[in-house]
Amino acid sequence: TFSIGAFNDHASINAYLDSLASANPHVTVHTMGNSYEGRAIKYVKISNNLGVNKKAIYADGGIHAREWLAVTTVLYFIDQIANNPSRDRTIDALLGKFDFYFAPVVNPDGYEYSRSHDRMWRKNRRPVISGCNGVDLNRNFAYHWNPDNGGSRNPCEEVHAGTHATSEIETKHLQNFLCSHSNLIAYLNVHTYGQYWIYPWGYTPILPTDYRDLDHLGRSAATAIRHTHGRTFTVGEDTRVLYAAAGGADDYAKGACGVKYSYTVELRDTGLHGFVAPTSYIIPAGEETFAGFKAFATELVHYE
Ligand code: 0X9
Ligand code: ZN
Repeated sequence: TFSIGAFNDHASINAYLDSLASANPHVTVHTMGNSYEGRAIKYVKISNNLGVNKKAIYADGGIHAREWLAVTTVLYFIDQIANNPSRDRTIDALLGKFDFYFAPVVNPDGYEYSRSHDRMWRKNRRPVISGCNGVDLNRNFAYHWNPDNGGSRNPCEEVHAGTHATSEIETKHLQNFLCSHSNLIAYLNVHTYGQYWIYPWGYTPILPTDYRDLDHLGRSAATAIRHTHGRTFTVGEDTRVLYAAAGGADDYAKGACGVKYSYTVELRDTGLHGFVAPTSYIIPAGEETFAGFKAFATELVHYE
């Protein structure tokens, strides 16, 4: 029942990743670990030589439950790179330079809950106190974690940062993944919405020392996106173009794991549909974001 042009359930997505790996010698499927409710958080590695580790690019989606377009967009990347349906030579060239890792749903319990019970659910689903479930995983990472900086200590709120850094099993798995793959040089933490391609830090307006490199590659992506379906993506530092929020995955990847090119990508739109993207967005959002991704990765060859 899986379709690249639909919002699929988590079980179908995992089955799709498995079927891709069995059909394609360049794809392997792995599990970061299980979510609180026991769902496997799977990722694929796509490489044209699984025997040697190249520099690698990783993207994930679905850290926020309701951001379904982030999930479909990461799946679109997987399909394009693994199957290359349009025989795009740029993809062949990139596979000669990089390994790719993709995890379409890093918060599967929240994702399923937003499909079945509450379309606007954001957090994971662990019962924190009686009557209030869930921690905002993108406030829970262990780099300058601070619930009073864009998060909340209140478990009933949507941006609850947890009682301490890495209180959540899903955060733990993602942190382990990010820091244990030493070949990672780029990370895209894909979200909706707002049309931003932004970089650390989320915890402070002080720019990273290498922000010019991050800004330059972000602009390459935004230009390619604009040339696809005309949408404008804003490039800049998290707190300056969006808002301050500590404990994010982007900050952790760069600050704790040394993944230089770490970004938060906020997909279309700018508020018309917001978090509730229509099905008609799935393919065009995949196309424009993948155009940005290819431009980014092509530039990255010269910048790493
Ligand atoms: O607030 C967030 O977690 C992200 N926006 S969203 O609307 N998708 O929830 C932005 C995160 C930016 N990165 C950091 N603040 N570290
Ligand atoms: Zn989000």
